[in-house]
Amino acid sequence: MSESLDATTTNADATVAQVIDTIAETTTDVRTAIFTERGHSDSVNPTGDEQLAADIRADEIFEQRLLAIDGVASYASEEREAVATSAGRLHVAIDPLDGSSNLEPNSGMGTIFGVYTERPPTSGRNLVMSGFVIYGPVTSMLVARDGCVREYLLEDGAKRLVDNEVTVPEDPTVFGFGGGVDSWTDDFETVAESIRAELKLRYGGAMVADINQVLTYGGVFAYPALMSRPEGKLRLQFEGHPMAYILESAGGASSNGDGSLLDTEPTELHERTPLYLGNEQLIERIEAAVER
Ligand code: P6P
Repeated sequence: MSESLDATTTNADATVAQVIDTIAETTTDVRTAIFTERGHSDSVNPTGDEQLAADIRADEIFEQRLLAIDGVASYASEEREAVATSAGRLHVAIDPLDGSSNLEPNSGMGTIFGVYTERPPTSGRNLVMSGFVIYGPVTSMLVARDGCVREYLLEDGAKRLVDNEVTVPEDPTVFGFGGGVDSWTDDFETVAESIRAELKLRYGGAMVADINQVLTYGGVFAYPALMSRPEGKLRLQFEGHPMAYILESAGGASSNGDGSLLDTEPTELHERTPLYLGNEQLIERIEAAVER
């Protein structure tokens, strides 16, 4: 490898490591925001979700901390229209507080993040790292990098490695399907019914927690194309790509109904997508059943 290319790779690795550590350290401030910023703001995000004060605070903190990293060139967020830029080479896309509607019932929520080599909107194939944090009974963090998924427990922002190779269990146990039976297409309803008869329901309204169930017990999470909304609900750049990168790195599969979510390139930053994630054999069954 040439000297300059070697230096570029080393710099990129250092930047990715800094992004991971910065997000881990920032989780203590996000937990504080969850505890103190519990009100409703009078604004909505670019995809029309009502923003809680905690959504806005988490977004502000992450932007400030991540753009301060030398190698980070831009910050894109589910909570804001425009991409914030800086000097650097790598691009961060983040859902600062996924599942914030769970704040009121005190259920799980999290942060989803991805680092891309190109400025979003961009293909999932330009991801070099992705991960998520769960603000649950404990704060945990999963990171996918170089084909491996690692799990950490976070205490006062410090990471403690608890699993050096997270893989989706071969025998599926759980399923979680969003969207509501009334608005499912007939094709999805048929395959959903067959899977429901085999597995246990685990659906909590925040995909970070539901995906972690799939990574822990094996199974499938889906937010399908709906009759009322053929493009689905979840955001490709901020939820689909990073979660697909994690599942595929853990030996699972992802799909938008046609093929891997990582092969899709959004034309709009806040584009939505149907989303299916989990054990390969279940994703294949769903793909065979739903027409695109
Ligand atoms: P619904 C949270 O708002 C989110 O983006 C995902 O984390 C979650 O899986 C989904 O939406 C929940 O949607 O329609 O069940 O409230």
